[in-house]
Amino acid sequence: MGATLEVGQTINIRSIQGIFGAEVIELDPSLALGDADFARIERAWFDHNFLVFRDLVMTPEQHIALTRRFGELHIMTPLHFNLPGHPEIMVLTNAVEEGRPLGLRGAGMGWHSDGEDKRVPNAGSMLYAHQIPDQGGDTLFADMYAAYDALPDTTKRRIDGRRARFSRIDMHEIHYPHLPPLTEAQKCERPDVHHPLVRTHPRSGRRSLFIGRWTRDIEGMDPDAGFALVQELFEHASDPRFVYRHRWRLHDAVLWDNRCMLHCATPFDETRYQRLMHRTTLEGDVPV
Ligand SMILES: O=C(O)CCC(=O)C(=O)O
Ligand SMILES: [Fe+2]
Repeated sequence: MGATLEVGQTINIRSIQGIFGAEVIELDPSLALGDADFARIERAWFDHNFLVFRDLVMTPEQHIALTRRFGELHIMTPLHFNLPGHPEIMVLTNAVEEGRPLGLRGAGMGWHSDGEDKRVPNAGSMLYAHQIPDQGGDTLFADMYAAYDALPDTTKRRIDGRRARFSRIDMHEIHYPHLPPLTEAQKCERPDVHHPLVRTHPRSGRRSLFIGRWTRDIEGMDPDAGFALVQELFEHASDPRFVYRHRWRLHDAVLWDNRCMLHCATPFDETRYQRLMHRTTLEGDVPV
């Protein structure tokens, strides 16, 4: 019986902004990724929070297969923003065909991590650039390990062991003033959840600040005082020293870790440009 051969890859990994982010170059998605190479890439992901794969020309099948190496895939709902025939891929775009949107438009504005408002938020997401504007449409990423480490001890003591309330119901009007209010059925689908404000990453063992755009207030605190503290934490978390701006190049794929960072989409001139991104999403774990 012949042994299975793994074709060797020559993969270059280099850091981007201090230890925040690493670039993976020369990965060939048509070649099998050997276990040793994958282990290096996965280690870099945990060490650097996010990976930027450059010049990764890949089909939807290859995008799905690459993401699957990092864990179980999550199928996003509602299903109608997913790629026909490939429900593992969510389409983010302003493109319209015969009056029909080809994906979700205007997604990801405001600092957040994917699935933060669910009981089990998503571990990671891999966003892949199929079409990008000449200007704008950057994505911002913020390092929540560094943000937690840099908090004054008095603030750490105020938040350690506390849980925040994430509420689509209360925050919907604030984030989506242009949309109709949530229906009772939508409210039932997205009940409030509580997550620890400081979470420990299951793989790196490091502590990070866990807040996002659906965070409303803090359990066991007066709602106004909790809201004010959340705003204060946001101001701190989005300080430029923790932020990296990703200026997309065609065929970049960014894999970020929702458990230790925030991200935020930025606008572009939608009258002039089309932007088309495919996203795969990883199942996660209950924050602890
Ligand atoms: O399109 C972007 O820049 C980011 C969108 C986003 O938040 C996401 O894909 O999770
Ligand atoms: Fe997002």
